[in-house]
Amino acid sequence: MSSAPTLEEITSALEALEAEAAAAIAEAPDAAALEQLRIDLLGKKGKLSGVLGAMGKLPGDQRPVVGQRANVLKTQVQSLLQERQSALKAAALEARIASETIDVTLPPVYTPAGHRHPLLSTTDAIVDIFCGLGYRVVEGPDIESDYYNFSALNIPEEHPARDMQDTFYLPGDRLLRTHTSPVQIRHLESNPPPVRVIAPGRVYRRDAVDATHSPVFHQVEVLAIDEGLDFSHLRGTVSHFLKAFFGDLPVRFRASYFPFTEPSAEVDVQWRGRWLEVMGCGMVDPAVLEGMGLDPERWSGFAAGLGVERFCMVRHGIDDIRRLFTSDLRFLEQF
Ligand code: 2NL
Repeated sequence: MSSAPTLEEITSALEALEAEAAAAIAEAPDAAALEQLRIDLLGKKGKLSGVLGAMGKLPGDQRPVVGQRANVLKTQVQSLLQERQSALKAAALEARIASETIDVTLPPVYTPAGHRHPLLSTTDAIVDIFCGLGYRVVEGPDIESDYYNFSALNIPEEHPARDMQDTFYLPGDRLLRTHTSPVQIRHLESNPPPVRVIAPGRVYRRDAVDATHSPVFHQVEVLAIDEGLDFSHLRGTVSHFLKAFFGDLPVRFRASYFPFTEPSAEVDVQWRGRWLEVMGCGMVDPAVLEGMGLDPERWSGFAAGLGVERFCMVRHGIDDIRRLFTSDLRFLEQF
């Protein structure tokens, strides 16, 4: 049986424990390891308790010496644990800051500012001129009925424009509008004359794609209905518009035919020595007015329609309509 430990033995055990604890704490990799160390060193079944177990066998006057020494050790170990925990926390924060660093002095990733498509800016330029004459912009659905797209415009059942070849028909009595006239018809239903409206928008026709045709294109139509309007108002309005858009070019009106106007005319401008057909127009056919419940003896009106692509191509010298629809930035960035 071994004899009870002496004061010197317990004291040196405490010293050894303190050195061992300091080394282990300094090595602890994280908070969980520190907590485990705290339990192993200072816990009820920990190493300090083990050493102090022997204290009971010391003479009474030596016990307070060991007790004091043990308290010093306990305080020392607790503050080492605390320091190590703070150091680990600080290191974790440092690492996180280092990994999440944003260098605000780096040059930004270049995002080029976009700009409007030339078809939209052309539409705007056209609309602006008519707004200056007191016209209001009206819009309507791309999907239309046979009535608004054809019948209300005096386009007869057998008219070739209604052919499957010319119109995209949808299930039911639905179709993709072939012009923006139905927008104006809808406007007339709820707005009594006098009326001055401009209807810009996308329209659809079953055309094969080539340098001058696209199955989706853009139109602007204008409509004025009032008392006493005649062909001179039409001519004056269209001439003013063309001058504002193209500059002071020669303009000519040629007799033509549309089911919805009578008389009707095509309008040409002389551009770089050649006559270019740019729009169609006419006095609103009395049958269209009557269909709207308007008395043709009292009301008269004129209308005109144009293709935005044509205006855009002439204005910018573009040779192929497909350039406007293929989204090639090398082309579009020129405008
Ligand atoms: C063209 C010709 C035109 C109209 C459109 C119209 C609208 C109503 C009543 C009467 Cl509500 N007419 N629109 C009139 C004449 C010509 O467009 O060449 N467009 C591209």
